[in-house]
Amino acid sequence: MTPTITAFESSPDRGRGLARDMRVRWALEEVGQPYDVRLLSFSEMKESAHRNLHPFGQIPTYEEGDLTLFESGAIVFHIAERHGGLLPEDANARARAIAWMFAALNTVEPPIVDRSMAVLLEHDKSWHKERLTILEDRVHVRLGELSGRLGDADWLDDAFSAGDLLMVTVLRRLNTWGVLEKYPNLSAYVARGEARPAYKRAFDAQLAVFTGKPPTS
Ligand code: GTB
Repeated sequence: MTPTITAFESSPDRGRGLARDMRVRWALEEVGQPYDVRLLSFSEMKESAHRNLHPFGQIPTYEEGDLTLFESGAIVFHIAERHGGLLPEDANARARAIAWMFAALNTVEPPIVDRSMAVLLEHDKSWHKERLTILEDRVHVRLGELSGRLGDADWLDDAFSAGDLLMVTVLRRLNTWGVLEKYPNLSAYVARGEARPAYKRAFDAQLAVFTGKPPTS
């Protein structure tokens, strides 16, 4: 059965692949699962038809037969569990890959989102500069730790996994800040993720929504 996901009809990122449907598209492309996309306006996201699928009125959602899911991490995990290629077969390696999925969403993404929100929503506050310094320091702490752990490895735990997929999408949110350049191994790690054919297909598909032109690949 072909799953259907939801995405922004008009993404505020202007097709840069920063919204969270990107990670779901990428996971589906990695495992070779075709999918349909239902595009939603901001007002449609808040209507009861969509809230029945997503309690917080957000994207992405995932529908497959009688299963409906929300939360991008849960969706990627479901895809990784149902198909080969995103989680290792070995039980311990699988558990570690899942730990990296949680680390991406629970430990690395929150300070990055806090900093983005401050830039977007608090720039006119008298205390903005001081708060931004605090938030940026927190991001640097996490990036330093992650960079130290990754070292010169290609991926976080041996082979590419759903943990890497989520971590790369989380780190990409830093692109507009330019801070990743200070962590060459993390920049290279993100570039490695972006070079994967499945990533490119997913990126082109979400970009096509913004440009109105079909994907080139
Ligand atoms: N924890 C949830 C998940 O992982 O699925 C969070 C889902 C979420 O935040 N969805 C956002 C949304 O629906 C879109 S991705 N927002 C509308 C709302 O809450 O009303 C977040 C996002 C949006 C835009 C950019 N951007 O423009 O760069 C980046 C990320």
